[in-house]
Amino acid sequence: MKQRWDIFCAIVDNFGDVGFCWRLACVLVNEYGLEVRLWVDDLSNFACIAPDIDLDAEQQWLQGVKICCWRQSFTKIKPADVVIEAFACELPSFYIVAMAALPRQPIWLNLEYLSAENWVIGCHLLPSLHPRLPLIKYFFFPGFVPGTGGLLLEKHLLPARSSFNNAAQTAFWRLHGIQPCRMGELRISLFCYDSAPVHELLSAWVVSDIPVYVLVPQGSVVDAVTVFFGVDSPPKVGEILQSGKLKVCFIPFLEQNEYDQLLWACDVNFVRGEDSFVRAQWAARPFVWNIYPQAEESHQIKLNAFLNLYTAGMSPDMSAAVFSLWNGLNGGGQIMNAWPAFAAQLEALTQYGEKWVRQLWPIGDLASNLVQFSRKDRI
Ligand code: TRH
Repeated sequence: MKQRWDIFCAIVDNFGDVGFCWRLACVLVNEYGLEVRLWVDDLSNFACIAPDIDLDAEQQWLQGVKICCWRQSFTKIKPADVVIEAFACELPSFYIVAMAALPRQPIWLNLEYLSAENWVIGCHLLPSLHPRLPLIKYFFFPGFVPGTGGLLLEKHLLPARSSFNNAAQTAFWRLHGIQPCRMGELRISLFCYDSAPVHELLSAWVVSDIPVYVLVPQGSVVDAVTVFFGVDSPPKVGEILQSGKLKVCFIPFLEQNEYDQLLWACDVNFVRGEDSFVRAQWAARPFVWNIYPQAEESHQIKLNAFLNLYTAGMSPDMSAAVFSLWNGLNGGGQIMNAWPAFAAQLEALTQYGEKWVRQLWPIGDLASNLVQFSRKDRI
């Protein structure tokens, strides 16, 4: 019989929580033949990344995953063999009691947020005993180094990226009504938070040495770009605004696999949050991370932890350029000076991207690490 998994996802905001859980559910079904139910508390948000979602259905099947609407009044169901609460969301109390009542208690995992901080290795897979019930919850930490749970990586992703050649790129641009790349032009995808210093970034590109063609998906910084160009109403999809060396093209919010292709097709990717940040690393193109802003600037610690790890194998010039632009994008410095220094390192950064993928790869991907853990004897 197939092992059954339940993944619970409470959407805090935006698309990252559900974006990650959806990918994970698909990998578990497609690559491990598992039976997966994905519980999501906000289908409308989910529908942005998976447009085939039926917003009115309590339960529905999509790509082999059973998607269940997670309502406040949680109905009685039999818990699965492996239960994942994503990003410390709280399981329904009925469900926890039902897990304890089973003759064999499920493997219960709290799948945590991604961080490059050192303490993660010490906490990965730590057990926590339930105060009253005969249940153990394990903390599973994604990460970038051995001793962590790794990163989500579908088996087909890197081969698909390798075969995404010039002809495939051209077809991709055509499909989305986007002008193919011109010789000597720099193509950039821009997916950032509204708090990012978009004005400074665009100003730096207006006076760039080479033409810069920026693609802005809906749901990103459309308002800030509109203000920059001083146009009255937010531009429609397909519209292009231009100033100096800069052209900005507004594109739709793409389906997840098409977003991957966008990352592969661009020369530089500005990404944010957690999931697009990881996808940009697999894309192996120079990228800049707009970290999810947290209270009391605690995200700065996370940002620096990743920067230290990511730049460790870089030359001093390359590392300085990355630190300076990444800090600038996250509110800690001047973009105007940081951009030209970063642009000067693009070739080296493109090569480094492949090296970085080779460094991440041996850690094992997150889904296989999860599956292995679910099959192991535990305390
Ligand atoms: O959308 P995000 O900001 O999401 C999250 C959430 O805010 C979450 O609460 C927070 O904890 C986390 O950030 C750190 O950024 P993220 O994580 O990159 O998720 C975006 C998802 O949307 C990702 O799965 C890629 C996908 N996407 C598309 O499918 N098409 C697109 O066109 C774009 C721009 C993104």
